[in-house]
Amino acid sequence: MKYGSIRWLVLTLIVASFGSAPLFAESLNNDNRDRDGKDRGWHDDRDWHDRHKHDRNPFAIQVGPRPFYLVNDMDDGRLKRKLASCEGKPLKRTEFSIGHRGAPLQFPEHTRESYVAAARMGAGIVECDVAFTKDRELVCRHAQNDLHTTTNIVTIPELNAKCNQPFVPADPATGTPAQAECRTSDITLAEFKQLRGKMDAFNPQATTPEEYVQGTADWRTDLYATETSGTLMTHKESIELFQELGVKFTPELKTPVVDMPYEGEYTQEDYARQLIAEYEEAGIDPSDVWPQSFLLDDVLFWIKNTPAYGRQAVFLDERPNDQDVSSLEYMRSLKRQGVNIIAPAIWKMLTLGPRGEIVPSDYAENARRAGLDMIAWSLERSGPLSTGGGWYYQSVTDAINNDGDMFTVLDVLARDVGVIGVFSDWPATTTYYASCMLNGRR
Ligand SMILES: [Ca+2]
Ligand SMILES: [Ca+2]
Repeated sequence: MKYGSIRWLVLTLIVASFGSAPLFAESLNNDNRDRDGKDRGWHDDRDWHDRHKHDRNPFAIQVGPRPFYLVNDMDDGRLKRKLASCEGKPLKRTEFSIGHRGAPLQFPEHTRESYVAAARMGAGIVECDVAFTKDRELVCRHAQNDLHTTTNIVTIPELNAKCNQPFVPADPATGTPAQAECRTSDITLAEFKQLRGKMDAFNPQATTPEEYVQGTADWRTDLYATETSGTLMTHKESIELFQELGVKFTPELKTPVVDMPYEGEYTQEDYARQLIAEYEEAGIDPSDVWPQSFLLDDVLFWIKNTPAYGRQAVFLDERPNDQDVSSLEYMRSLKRQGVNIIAPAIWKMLTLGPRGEIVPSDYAENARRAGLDMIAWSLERSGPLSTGGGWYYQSVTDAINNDGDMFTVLDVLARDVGVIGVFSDWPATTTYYASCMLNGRR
């Protein structure tokens, strides 16, 4: 063997032994083969996971320019000076930083590319929202019925034809908007895998399917929604990928839009159990999984039937802050039923203090006093904040007038409310804050 080839082989072996985790199918396949090219099979693959499962930093964490743009945009004060002083300090992966659907500020939600981006930005936990297909396989989608806005399904005639409501063009004469509704349960897993993820949007004025899939907000981008990107994932594939990336898991059981039991036999309980079974089958430590649902019954099902996973099940809450669902008594009743974590929308945990400053709401105080942990959703989902931040900031609108105010909100959530994690559409912002301000946090 020539010196050049030996050097190449040595370099290859060094990279294979110490290099970053394989992020792509090709490199994983190579990793699965001996030097003689023989496939080492599944249980060597498991060995790979065993060797790497405690390696929380398979590649360098990077946050890009955005956190610094936001710090620069902040109103003057101690928090701005402190955050500015952290430029150049080491960044670390933290469970405080949760990738909400991946990194959908720029990458199509719930795609491989979006999840990898979130992990690179230091998210310690990444989310797969879970829905089921016609053949009852679990896939990552934010809703059972959003394929028409999050994928290219309406542009594929044979799959569009299977939609609950295939594409209907807008009628400019009558002002009738375009229509479509495509569900994961309309198609099989094999058909689902033919789709490509795109930015969640649609054009109501569309007269063709190609026009319908447009409409992305101008502060997002279609740059990563191409014919070779937007790789859709099953729930099982997300578990495998997240292990490779060194991130933990927060699957959400999305409430079905079809009647349950589906086809008269697949119950909500079957669905909730199937989600947990996929972690059991993959040999995942339950303490690395935070299953979520907006349905308290799902959370109580996990607490009762899969207690190792129920212990850190997350009850999602988007209801108005009415007394009967925000009082101390209510929070204590959740705790008595075994709920340990509640995840309200950002605005529910905040209100304005006497000087117009952002402070914890009664809801947040009551949850904390009852001993519930809190997780917030979702940062970086509102676009520019110059006009008050919209829905996610509705309780503190008057204190929000520039993008830098996002760090003020995050600081109140982290230090005054005491949330244990924050979902973000661009985890870099949360990772940068946590690396700077929350030393010692996992
Ligand atoms: Ca979710
Ligand atoms: Ca401001």
